[in-house]
Amino acid sequence: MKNILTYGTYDLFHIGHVKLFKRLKAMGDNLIVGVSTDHFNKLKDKHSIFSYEERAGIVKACRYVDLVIPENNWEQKKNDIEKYNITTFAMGDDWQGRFDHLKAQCEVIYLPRTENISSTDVKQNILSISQLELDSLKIKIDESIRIIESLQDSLK
Ligand code: C2G
Repeated sequence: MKNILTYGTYDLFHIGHVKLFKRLKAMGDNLIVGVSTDHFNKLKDKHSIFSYEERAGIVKACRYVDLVIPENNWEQKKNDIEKYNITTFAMGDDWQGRFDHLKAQCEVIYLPRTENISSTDVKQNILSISQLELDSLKIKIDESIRIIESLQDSLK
């Protein structure tokens, strides 16, 4: 049995995460995913929109994922590799080389990230849409004020 292991925050779950899991699942029999807890996110200086429970639940619902475990710290990877009899540890290539020390225990690979999508991009897009909506609302409010003022003038 080939067991594959990867870790991440997986906030605002998107196609980049799905494509990673799909590629990893195709490499073996079981895909085990460590989802960063809210506490560990703080250590990574990452601020998630969704809680650990929500992020883990979404990852668990992904058809390519067989088991979800909590990622509490940087150090647990070595134990997880032993505990789950991992054949291959994999990350996106934004982590290129960062986990080569695990090569003593299992295969370590880094896969190309899916381009033009990230949780940060999604957040930025939502923020910019909200800003556009706020701007258009402000224009409408200003227009309404002008109408009210002109009505008031006409009543004098
Ligand atoms: N990813 C990807 N393509 C994207 C975005 C992300 O392949 N467009 C991959 C990343 O390379 C990573 C995984 O999806 O392997 C999860 O990414 P994040 O949720 O951003 O997780 P990260 O903050 O990188 O945490 O101990 C490892 C850390 O927990 C990884």
